[in-house]
Amino acid sequence: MNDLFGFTRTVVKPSYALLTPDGFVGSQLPGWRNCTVVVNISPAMGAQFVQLQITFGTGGTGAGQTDDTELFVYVLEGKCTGNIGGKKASLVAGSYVFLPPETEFQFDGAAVGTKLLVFQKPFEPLAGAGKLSPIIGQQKKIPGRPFLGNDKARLQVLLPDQPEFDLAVNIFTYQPGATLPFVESHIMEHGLLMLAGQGIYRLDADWHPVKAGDVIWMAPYCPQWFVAMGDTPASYIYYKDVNRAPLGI
Ligand code: UGY
Ligand code: MN
Repeated sequence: MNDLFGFTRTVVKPSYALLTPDGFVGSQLPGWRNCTVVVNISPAMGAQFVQLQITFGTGGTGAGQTDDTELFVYVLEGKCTGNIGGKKASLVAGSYVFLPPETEFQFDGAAVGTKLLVFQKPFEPLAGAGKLSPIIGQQKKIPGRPFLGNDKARLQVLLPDQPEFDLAVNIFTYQPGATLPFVESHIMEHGLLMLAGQGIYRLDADWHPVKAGDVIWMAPYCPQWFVAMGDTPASYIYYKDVNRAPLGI
């Protein structure tokens, strides 16, 4: 809730959206029992992927099948058990799982309030490549490497950087004052959740103060830049489509 009636930092435009938690509206989705789902980003706003936040209530469970999509699930808070294509995993804050197409899944045993961040994308197979396998990982085991030589802006790459993957999910951590080195404008789309700290995000020709909890969608070619501000590091997790030629060559 905002203190000031009729005010929000949320903006939704054709080339980007900034969505702040005061405007989030929960819904129920099939397969997710006793869970509240906020659909932050979806094709309804022009995106080509989906970004969800799912909060488990008492006895909450999630079960389904990825079909021809792929899912990336990151535990924001709490703990639960994941059953991913027959593999069991204990998941805690910072754990993540990648579910390739045609994978059955179940999340249960969740502490009340456990919160998942989910990215879902239609999978674009690579000709000649084998089937992708599920991945279970931990953010703390992934090294944070300096981004383009800047050790004050570090990037953790959570999925293998290999051509058979058509998505990337990374975590960027900036020391106060560190920036993206230039205003990027690229064909890849982003879905982003601020995990900690605050800063200023340039989106298209606008500059927005942002902080932990905010969600951002950036359409292809949306000019983008970030500077971390304040006394503590800022970090965000983000999705990106990668490794596929627009017209297939
Ligand atoms: O991977 C990226 O495109 C990243 N540098 N973009 C961003 O943080 N807005
Ligand atoms: Mn980018």
